Amino acid sequence: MKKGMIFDLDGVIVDTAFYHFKAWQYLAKQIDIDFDATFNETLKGISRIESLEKILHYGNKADVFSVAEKNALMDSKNDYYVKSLSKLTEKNILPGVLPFIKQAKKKKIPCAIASASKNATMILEQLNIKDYFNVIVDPHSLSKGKPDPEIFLTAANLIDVLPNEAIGFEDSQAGITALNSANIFSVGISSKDNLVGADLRVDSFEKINFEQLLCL
Ligand code: B16
Ligand code: MG
Repeated sequence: MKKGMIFDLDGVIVDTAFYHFKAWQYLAKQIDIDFDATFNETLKGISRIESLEKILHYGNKADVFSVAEKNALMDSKNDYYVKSLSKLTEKNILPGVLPFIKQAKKKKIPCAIASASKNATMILEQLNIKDYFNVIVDPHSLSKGKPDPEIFLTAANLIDVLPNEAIGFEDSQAGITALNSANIFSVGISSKDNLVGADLRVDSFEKINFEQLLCL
């Protein structure tokens, strides 16, 4: 019987993956790099700096910018991203998520957020759902990002469950790999057949039977 739940944020709870994509595209255009949705898949779940490095590498500009210039590029992307979040409302919570986390709260199943995003707390507050989560792992406190299992092991520890007693929800390949390395049951949320190694894949929380999932 599973005893705890660990959620990624962007692309799992809320439809912000699209806003990240638009913000990175806006930034990349300023430095004459163009990329599409397929390349964007490789940015999901990884940190801001790793995303920038990947984009620069993709555009053959890996050695062009100084540390200070890279920081300015990341600030510019984040400003654009945060501005786009002002349009975010409860309507952007992905289908089935709200009833699902309400059930967890009712059944006293502890829930954690394990997001690479430094904007996670602000987003959860804006969506009025922060109180459903017992813990929000601070990405500043971690030494490695997804696909390293550190963030998920930290989350399991903070909600006081063993990894094999937890269920993790992810929309990114990096996140599924991290969950599997942590020995946490991995649920891939995706409408495409693209999350290699997910223990279960569904296109939305609407398709998950809460009671059955706890017994898997
Ligand atoms: P920020 P998740 C991740 O969130 C996003 O998937 C990824 O695209 C983003 O680069 C990362 O957060 C950092 O976000 O720039 O807001 O700190 O999917 O782990 O919830
Ligand atoms: Mg995600």
